[in-house]
Amino acid sequence: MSQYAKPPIQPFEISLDIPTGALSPAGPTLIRKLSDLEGCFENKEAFQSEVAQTNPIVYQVISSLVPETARELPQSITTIYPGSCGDELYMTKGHQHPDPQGEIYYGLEGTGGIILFDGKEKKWLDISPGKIGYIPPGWAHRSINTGSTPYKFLAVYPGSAGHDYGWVLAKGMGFRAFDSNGKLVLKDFVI
Ligand code: M6P
Ligand code: ZN
Repeated sequence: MSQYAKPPIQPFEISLDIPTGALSPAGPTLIRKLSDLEGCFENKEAFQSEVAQTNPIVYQVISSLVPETARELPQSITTIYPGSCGDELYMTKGHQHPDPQGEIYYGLEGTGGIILFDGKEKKWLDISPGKIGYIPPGWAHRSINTGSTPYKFLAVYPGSAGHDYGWVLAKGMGFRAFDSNGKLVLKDFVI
């Protein structure tokens, strides 16, 4: 598997193939199966049963060569596959930045959204191709595929922001996103 480049990094071009989400040159690829999202879905029985049966891939993240280190600006392409577990739409694990810094997402393909939660307030941003979602410092964020095709977006974030997954497991995410006969339904997240 490719690794991040070591600073100092020279200016360079990156090619993005939107249909596959591939970057060239590319850094590491992360694949998250349903079993990697332990504690994320509300319906624990549906989760355990689907993990035991097919344990599907829920999303993948292809990173560029730019490393997650201070002063660098890493980028990644996330593809969330269409689907749901107990009617709760496929999503990323969701995280808070331990070093509170902002991030931008840019929609490339498919339809989705971002749930944002700062511990008190909650927001939903619709993302589709050509749309930019801004994640301000201090807002935990989780992406959702709301459609029937893969949802892809570009993320650009400060290299020292970090990923705190425990914050979301402890404090929740504000909303949960469900499929109801092809329609998105947001419900309050109950801890
Ligand atoms: C985006 C960025 C990445 C993140 C990825 C998956 O690409 O925000 O930093 O890792 O989404 O999200 P998560 O880390 O919550 O699984
Ligand atoms: Zn982030």
